[in-house]
Amino acid sequence: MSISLFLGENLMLDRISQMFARKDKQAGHEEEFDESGVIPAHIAVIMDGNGRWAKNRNLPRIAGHRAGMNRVKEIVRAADGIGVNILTLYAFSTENWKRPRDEVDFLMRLPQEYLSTELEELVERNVRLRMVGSKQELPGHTLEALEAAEERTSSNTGLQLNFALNYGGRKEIIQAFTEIARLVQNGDLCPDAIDENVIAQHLYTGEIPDPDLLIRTSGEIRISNFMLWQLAYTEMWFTDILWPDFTKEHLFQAIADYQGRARRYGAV
Ligand code: V07
Repeated sequence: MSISLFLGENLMLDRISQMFARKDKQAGHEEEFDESGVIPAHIAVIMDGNGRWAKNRNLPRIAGHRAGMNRVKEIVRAADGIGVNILTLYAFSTENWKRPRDEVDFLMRLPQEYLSTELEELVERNVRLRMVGSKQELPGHTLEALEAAEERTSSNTGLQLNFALNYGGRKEIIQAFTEIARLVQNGDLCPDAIDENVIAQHLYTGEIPDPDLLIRTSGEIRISNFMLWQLAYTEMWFTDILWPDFTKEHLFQAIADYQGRARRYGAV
């Protein structure tokens, strides 16, 4: 009862903020995306800059990660509110294990922390949550929370929310090679039958369509081993904004720019 009341308020706030966004556009305050135009069906985000955000404030790095997690909540609501089909968020790379032990331990508790406050709302919103990445090295407590959330939302048909966790693009490709080689060795697959589809199906992303738009925050202009195969045709949007400062207005700006590019291609 109180949960659905709370959700109702959030959904209402989404609608109200969209009304204001439209007002701003009419008043010419900011560029807004076209709600009747193409919304990128799959948006992927490299959420970079949490450490730098904390450093700028003389705070410990973990404070940046927590602020970053709160932004995840806002961006998930905003993406759902405007009808994005798939949102993939890069939360932890295979390289991130090299960070100090305390920081890694803190990061590995964030999924539980997030789910403890958000899972009910995700269920109410009909969101399907999935993890992409290697489950093998994850601590048991993290994996349990993730799998419970995957299971709980597995039949939901709304926004597909993917968290890339312990994800590395080359590791993903190696793992796909190994699986495919084993199929060939066992006589279950003919080498000539290996095409884009076969390879895509053996990646962590399986049947999930490729991203239409990649957003990377914090000023780095590279892919850093994220979705190497899947980003082949993806539009990229880079910003100097640090992830804990990234608001839904920045998301809308990225979508507006994406729509501008789509219109220009359409013109030629
Ligand atoms: C993490 C916060 C966002 C900025 C980037 C790094 C830190 C949300 C999650 C999460 C993951 C799985 C899930 C629910 C939430 C998360 C990690 C780090 C490891 F099912 N944010 N966030 N996981 N950061």
